[in-house]
Amino acid sequence: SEAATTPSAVTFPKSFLWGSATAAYQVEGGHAAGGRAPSIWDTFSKTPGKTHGGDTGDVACDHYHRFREDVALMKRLGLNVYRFSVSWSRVMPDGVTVNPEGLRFYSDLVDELLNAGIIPWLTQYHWDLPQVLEDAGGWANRETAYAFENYAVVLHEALGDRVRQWTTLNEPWCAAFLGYANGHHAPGRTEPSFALAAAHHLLLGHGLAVHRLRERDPELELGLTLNFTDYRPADPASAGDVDAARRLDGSFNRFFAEPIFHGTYPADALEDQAGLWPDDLIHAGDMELISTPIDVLGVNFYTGELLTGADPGEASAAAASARTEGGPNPNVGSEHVSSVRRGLPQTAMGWEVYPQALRDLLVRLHTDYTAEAGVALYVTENGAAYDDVVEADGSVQDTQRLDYIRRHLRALHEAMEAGADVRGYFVWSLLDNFEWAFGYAKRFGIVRVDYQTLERTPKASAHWFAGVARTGVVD
Ligand code: PNW
Repeated sequence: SEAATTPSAVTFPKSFLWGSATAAYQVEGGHAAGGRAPSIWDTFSKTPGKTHGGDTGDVACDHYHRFREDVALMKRLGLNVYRFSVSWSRVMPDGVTVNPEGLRFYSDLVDELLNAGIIPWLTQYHWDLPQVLEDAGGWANRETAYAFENYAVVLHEALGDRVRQWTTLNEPWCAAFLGYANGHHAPGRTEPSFALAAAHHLLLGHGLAVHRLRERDPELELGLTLNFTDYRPADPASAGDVDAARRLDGSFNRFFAEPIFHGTYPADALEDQAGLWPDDLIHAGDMELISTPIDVLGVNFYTGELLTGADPGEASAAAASARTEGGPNPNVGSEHVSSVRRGLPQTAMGWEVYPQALRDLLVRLHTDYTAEAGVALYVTENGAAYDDVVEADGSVQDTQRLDYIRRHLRALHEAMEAGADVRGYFVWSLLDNFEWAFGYAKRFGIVRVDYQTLERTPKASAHWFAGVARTGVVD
C-alpha cells in the first residue's frame, strides 16, 4: 500500500527475479560421498598454508545432505530463483566417465526447487576443476575446453528437461588469474603465460558449450557470469593514473567482455601483455566460437576502486591487495598499478562500499555490449562479508549487510531507470560458507551457519530481503 512506502522507496517490476547464490565447493561438503573425486580446491585447501587456518570444504555447510532444508528455507524467504553450481568431479570423477549417483544429487536438488516454486539457475563451473584434469595440464591445456563441452552435454542430458537457465562459467578472471598467475586460488600456480592460456581455454570451453547446447536446445537461456570492478583513476588529471585505470579495466573487465561480445581481445590489453602470451594459443575459429551469441550476461559486483600508476615504489601486487592478500601480480602485464582508498567504509574483506559504481557499471555494460546484442543483464552476485555478532536471543542484527544490499539495490534501480535491461538480483550468499582462501573466517550469508551444529539462522538481512522479494519495494 502507498502509506507503507517511504517517499524515496523504489519499486521493481513484477517480473524482476529475486534470488540467492551459492557454489558447490563452498557449501556442499560431502567431499567423498556418492563417488565424488577431488577437485583442485580439495587439493589446494589441503596443501599447508593455502587457506585460512587450513580450512577445507570437506563438510562446509553440508548442503549435500541438507539441501531439502535449504530449499525449504529459500521458500520461506519467498525467493524466486536459486543460483547453484555443479561439482564437476561429483558428476564425472575421472573427468570422462559419468557418475549417476553424482548426477542424482543435482536432479534431486532441481526437483526439490521446482516443487518449491523456485527456478533452478545452474552454473556449470565455479572453479572446482576435477583434479585429474589439472594433472593433465588443467585450464592451461586446450583439451580441458573440450572436456568442458562434454561435461555440458552430460549435464544437459540429465537436467535440461527441468533446468532452463544455464551459466557456463563463473568469473573466469578469478579461475585464470588468481589460479594460475597469482596463486591465491587453486591450483595455486604462478605463471603469467599459463594464466593467459587458462583464460583463453576457459572462454573457448564456454564457446564450445554454448554452441553445442544451442544446437541441442534452442530455447535454453544461455550465458556466463563475469566479475567486474569499476576502475577509475585516483587523479583524473594524472596521465599515470588514467593509464593505470585503463590497464586494469582492460585486463579485468574488457578482457572477457570484448571476446564474448565482439570476438576480439582488447588491443590495448594485448599490447600490455606482449611477450607473455604463449605462441599459437589462439587457433583459427576460436574467436567465432567464443563470441557465439548468448542470452544472459551475469554480473558479479562487489566494489569499485581508484587506481594510481604514479608510484612505482609501491608493490605491484598492491593493486589487488585487498582482494588477494599479496602474491605475484594477478593483473598480468600491469605492474606498478596500485589502489588508493577512497576513505569509504569497508567490508570485512577490506572492499570499499561504493554502490554508485554498480549503477555506472550496469549502464556501461548495457551501452557497450548487451543492448546491441539483445542480451539481458542479471546481477548474479552482490553482497558483503561482515563480522556478525550473535545476540543473546540468538538473532543476528547484520544492519551493515542489510544496508549494503539496500544501497546496491537502489543503485541497480537507478541503472534500470537509465535504460539498463536488468532482470534479476542474486544476493551472495544464501549461507555463510567456505570463502575460498579465507576459509570460514569471512561470512557472506544472509543466513548464519553455526559450523559446530550446522544450524541455519536467517539474519536480519534475510528477513528484510524476504520483504523485498515479496513486495518488489526497496525502502
Ligand atoms: C566471488 N577479486 O569471488 C565468487 O564468485 C564467490 O565464490 C565468492 O565467494 C564471492 O565473490 C565473494 O568473494 C571473488 O579478487 C573473489 O576480484 C575474488 C575477487 C572477486 C570475486
